[in-house]
Amino acid sequence: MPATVCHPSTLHSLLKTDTLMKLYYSPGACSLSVHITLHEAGMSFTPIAAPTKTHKLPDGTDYYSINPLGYVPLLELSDGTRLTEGPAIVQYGRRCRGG
Ligand SMILES: N[C@@H](CCC(=O)N[C@@H](CS)C(=O)NCC(=O)O)C(=O)O
Repeated sequence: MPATVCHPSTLHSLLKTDTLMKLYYSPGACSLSVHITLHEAGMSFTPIAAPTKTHKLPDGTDYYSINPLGYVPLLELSDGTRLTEGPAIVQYGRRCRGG
């Protein structure tokens, strides 16, 4: 299997300084496993609450404008790439960790 490229940063800078990466999550939802995995991988990201009941972000943004399906989790990389499937995000975190 080809190695995962932790685009766009080098592995080191991604793990330590990619605070532009955003994790959209909802408390008590299945985004929790992703949240834990990214923390365990030592990845730096900004968590943004996207409650599944309201689909409104803290700044009032309609979450459907971020993810038309309205689902969490969603991981946005610093280059704007959006990963929208929990298992894919978990795998991304593990690969970036080297696991
Ligand atoms: N295929 C997605 C599904 C994620 C999903 O079902 N998320 C639920 C919470 S556990 C959700 O965001 N529901 C909000 C809604 O249905 O509007 C994945 O596996 O990550």
